[in-house]
Amino acid sequence: MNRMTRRSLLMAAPAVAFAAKRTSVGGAPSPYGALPSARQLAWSRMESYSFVHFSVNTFTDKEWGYGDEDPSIFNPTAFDPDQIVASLKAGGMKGVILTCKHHDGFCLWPTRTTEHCIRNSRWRNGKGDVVRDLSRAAHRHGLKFGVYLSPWDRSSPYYGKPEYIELYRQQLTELLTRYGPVFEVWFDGANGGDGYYGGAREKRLIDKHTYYDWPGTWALAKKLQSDAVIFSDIGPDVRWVGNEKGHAGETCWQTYDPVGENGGPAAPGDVRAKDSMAGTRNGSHWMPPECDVSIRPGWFWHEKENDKVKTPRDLLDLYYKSVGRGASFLLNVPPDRRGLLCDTDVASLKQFGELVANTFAKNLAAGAKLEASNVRGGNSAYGPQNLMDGRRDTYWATDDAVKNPELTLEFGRPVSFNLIRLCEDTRLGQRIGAFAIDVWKDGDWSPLTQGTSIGTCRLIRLDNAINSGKLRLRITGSPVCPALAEFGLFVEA
Ligand code: FUL
Repeated sequence: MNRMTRRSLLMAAPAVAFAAKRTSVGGAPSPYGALPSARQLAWSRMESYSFVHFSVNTFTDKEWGYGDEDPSIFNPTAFDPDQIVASLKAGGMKGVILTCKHHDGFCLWPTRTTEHCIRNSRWRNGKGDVVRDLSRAAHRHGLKFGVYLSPWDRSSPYYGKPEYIELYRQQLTELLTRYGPVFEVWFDGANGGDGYYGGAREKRLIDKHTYYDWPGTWALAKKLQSDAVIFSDIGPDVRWVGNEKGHAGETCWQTYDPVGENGGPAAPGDVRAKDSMAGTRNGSHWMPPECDVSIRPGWFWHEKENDKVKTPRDLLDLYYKSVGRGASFLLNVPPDRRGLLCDTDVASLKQFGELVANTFAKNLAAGAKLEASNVRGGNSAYGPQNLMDGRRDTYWATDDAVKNPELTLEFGRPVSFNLIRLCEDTRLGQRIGAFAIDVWKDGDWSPLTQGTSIGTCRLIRLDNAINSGKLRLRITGSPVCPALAEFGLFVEA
């Protein structure tokens, strides 16, 4: 097989729309740069969703099973998908992605492709199906369902051979055709190494650029679930953020042109991860980041980590560093050997959900008197009142020639806040490159904060609460007229 270039890998991605170089007078601004697809837009509105890592590892106390585990050991004593999903929902999670198969190769559904699956477990005499039960519970509770299917399979005798790709695609086909709508397909970059491999017990390394024929697998996923976003180190829809701590970069662009670790072509498992946190300003692919992190030190449940669960405030901090930087927050919460989420995890989720809901319940900027230095065509359809309507698809825009406008907000009385939210209407691309906010103090403007990327959402947490009756927002860097959808002031609960 020819070595695939980064270009050929990425060209297989969905078409990217580029801004037409034209000036529109009076009408909506022309879109700028790479643009999101409808499924990427829908995904970005979810903000927070969960990972559920559950497998033989839950029973062996491991993070990466070798692949020689006896399927019979998978036997949760009180599996309750409703408890899992309801707890995630209380944490504000809008979806759940299940490790249908982790690196150990054990399939949580009765697959036709291998005997290394739930059919040969003791659980429900081999008649159970965790994928079915969790996907149904998710849909019952109004959460979306997503699948993780590890490309690396340390159990399969075929791993490393061409036959495995066929088997992997059959597994993917089963998952994407049997369990209803899927919102995200998660392709892990961790690939190849020691394993059981049907008894061979050896090291198998694969060429990350060619072995999987990723464009072919992505096309299959798209064919079977056209609304699902595809995640990997290099997208094509959603990119890995480059770390497993739950942080996007302080500057974080929605667009990205990934390169490999050594500066060559990129592939899943070969990406210069430090670049993934920031993305690429004016990059040619709309590929926003997802921040995956576990509520515990490990991805799977381990008894010894029961007292190491992140607190609601820890989770809130991660929310600011992911959602608040234009990424999504993928929080892993692993079930224990009963097949339930533990009380500590459940309590932390619930309080985190309440903190977020209470913090953003009221936009203190609503009701302010707004004065914009320019409104597009003098048309109120593009006026600054759109910033306060809670909608991401109405926006304040200026004339094409006005790239650095200002907006003054007057409250008529002092308002106290310690959190600022800005959102662009990303349907028109990522336009704004820099902004500043000033506060009126002792008869003059005083700089309060400044930043770079906005995109889907930018949250600015202030060290101290500000008490002021007048604020000013300045767009200080934008190659085109801005299209800002939301401006909010909040008090952290
Ligand atoms: C990694 C895997 O190796 C971990 O076990 C975990 O599944 C994490 C989400 O992705 O690459």
